[in-house]
Amino acid sequence: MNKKIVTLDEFIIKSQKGHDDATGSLTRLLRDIGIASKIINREVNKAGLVNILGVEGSENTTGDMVQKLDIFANEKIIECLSTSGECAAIVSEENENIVKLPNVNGKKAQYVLVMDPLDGSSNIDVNVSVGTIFGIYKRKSDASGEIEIEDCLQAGVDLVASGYVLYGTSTMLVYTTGHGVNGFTLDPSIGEFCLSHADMKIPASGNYYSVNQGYYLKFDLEMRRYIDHCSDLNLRLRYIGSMVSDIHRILFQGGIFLYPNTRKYPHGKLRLLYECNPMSMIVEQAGGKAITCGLERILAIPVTNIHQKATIAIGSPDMVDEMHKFVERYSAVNA
Ligand code: AHM
Ligand code: MG
Repeated sequence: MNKKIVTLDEFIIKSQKGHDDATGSLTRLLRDIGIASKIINREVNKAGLVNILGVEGSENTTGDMVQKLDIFANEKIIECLSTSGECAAIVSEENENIVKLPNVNGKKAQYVLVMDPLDGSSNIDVNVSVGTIFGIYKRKSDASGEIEIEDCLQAGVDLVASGYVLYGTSTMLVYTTGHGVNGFTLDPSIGEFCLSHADMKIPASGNYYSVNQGYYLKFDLEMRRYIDHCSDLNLRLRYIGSMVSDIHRILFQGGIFLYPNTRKYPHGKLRLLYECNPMSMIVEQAGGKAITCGLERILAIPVTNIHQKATIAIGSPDMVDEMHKFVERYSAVNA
């Protein structure tokens, strides 16, 4: 007998019943993100065609301006979230400043979305997987007033929901509202994200480590010693250059992803608010850990700038603990 299909919409609505303060706003916001993801997926899947038909900034055969895919993704998510009126503002990797959304029918928007619309941009033109990362905060300021910067500068522990979409061999949406992690796979034949991985849990340890080995000589001593240790254990190095893809693998098979500081990126390359925090909430909800290379818990770091960067070590709890011990041992040595 065929297993009953549970679509993302059904799951979100059913889960809402578990939230006594649920007014349906978060439900509508999550559904808007699901819609935007399907539209982005359609464009990502024909990106190669777009490049054949015209390069970014040129006019294509229908006279439309060809857009870079991350700009397209950014605009599409902003457009989709502007319709329901549930989101007051968006912080995006693609926008220097906070994007304030128009008021819809006098509705008092309760939420702020932080996002990287298309992460792994170096992979876009070479048909290697990319992803969308998003996090949702509840406004701190009065919903009838203007959005304030404090609404956007909230630590990861205050996230109401986080998720990512992976545009890979199949398109998956993985999200959490703080009550476990669930994965949905897009079924193109019905245009629905369907529950495929319920209550995801990260293995305590794994055989993979993920770091840009090209920067090895630029890492601090303690990170080089830990990476040497991973190599001594014959762990397999897998680095796709897309944080979503690299961490997705680790969520399923166990392992650790590292983006340490280098001379080029003294505070790390990845952005705290809309890359590290949402991915850390998901991994922690799945039983994993996420710390900086300075050993602070990612989700506890105060956010003082919307594009603030952080170093990160994220993945299986036993492996993050072991990396923690290496950093303590070797940074003491070179202190
Ligand atoms: P992006 O948001 O501009 O794509 O940059 C973030 C990406 C991450 O997805 C990935 O983990 C990292 O940059 C790869 O950086 P590098 O090429 O320095 O290893
Ligand atoms: Mg990014």
